[in-house]
Amino acid sequence: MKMSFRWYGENDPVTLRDISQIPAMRSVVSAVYSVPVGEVWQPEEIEKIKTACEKHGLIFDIVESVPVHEDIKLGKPTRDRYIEVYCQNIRNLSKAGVKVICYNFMPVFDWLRSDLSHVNADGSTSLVYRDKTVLGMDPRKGDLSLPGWDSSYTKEGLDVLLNEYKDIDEEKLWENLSYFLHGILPTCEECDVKMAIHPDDPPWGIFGLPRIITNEKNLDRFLKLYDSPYNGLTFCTGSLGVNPDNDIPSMVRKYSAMDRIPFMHIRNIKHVGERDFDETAHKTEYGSLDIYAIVKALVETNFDGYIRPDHGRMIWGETGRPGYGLYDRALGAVYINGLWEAIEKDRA
Ligand code: DNO
Repeated sequence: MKMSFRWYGENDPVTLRDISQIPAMRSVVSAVYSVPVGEVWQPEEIEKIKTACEKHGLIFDIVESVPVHEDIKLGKPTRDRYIEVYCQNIRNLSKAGVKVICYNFMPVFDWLRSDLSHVNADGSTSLVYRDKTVLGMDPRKGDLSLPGWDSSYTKEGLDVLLNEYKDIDEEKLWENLSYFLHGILPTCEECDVKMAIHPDDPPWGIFGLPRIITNEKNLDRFLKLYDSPYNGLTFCTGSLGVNPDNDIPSMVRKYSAMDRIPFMHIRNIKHVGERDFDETAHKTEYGSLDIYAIVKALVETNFDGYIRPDHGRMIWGETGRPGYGLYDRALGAVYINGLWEAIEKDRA
């Protein structure tokens, strides 16, 4: 496996030097953040990230994310133009050595939480989700915005977009996803770049918008839409794990054995009520997911893709991007590496 760490570029309070000092860190997960969705990432911009990483002994070979333009998700006639741009981005990234691209197919909004700094008993803070709070939110009123979201929408733009989704139900979204995959995957195969779709977070519809990358049945359906190792998953344990019906270690074992997981996001969450959860420290005992069983499933299926420790809490007084501080994610990486070594040696 290849251990990796997400970096938000030059404006990230976490520096490449910090990342390079985490034991056994190999790859940097990043993106060109200055270009609007649906435009080409220029080779010079990609090269800048690559060179900056190399200066610190790190490799930039995995991208999160190349966002998918809403016209593609909506199936509008303009989608072909945006798919062509997407293919150009794949070609440009491949020339710089990128091997995996993470993306998602969630309409309008990316990940959602009701509180970004919930104070825990030990004084650390976590991202949490309370369904009742979310049901009371109205994105049209502009009363919510999250770090992962595209903040370029005006209130009017958002209204128009949400109205366009009125005609898009789950089946229509599946059709549009399939069209997208068939448009880009031949280029991925040619360029040797694997696509890794991120599950919907949380894995249920929000604000009346459909979400489909949510459970085992749907992941099976997704992988069959285009049956190739280049059409894979970003298996995010925390996103899928908040639905207790998803048996995470068994799903990891299955899809890893099928060679359909180019990228793992590993984090723990604790179910605190129906559709309510807290993000916790990575170690198994703090959450509802068995991280040991997840890593064991990876080792035993000879997983050789990328892993990144996903969201951490804010600890030791750190401030910064919610979920993306240095300290707790670094502890997560070290914990995962420890499990990996123990399980691998036990097996030998
Ligand atoms: C949240 C992240 C997501 C992810 C996108 C992939 O912390 O895991 O924002 O990057 O969904 O496109």
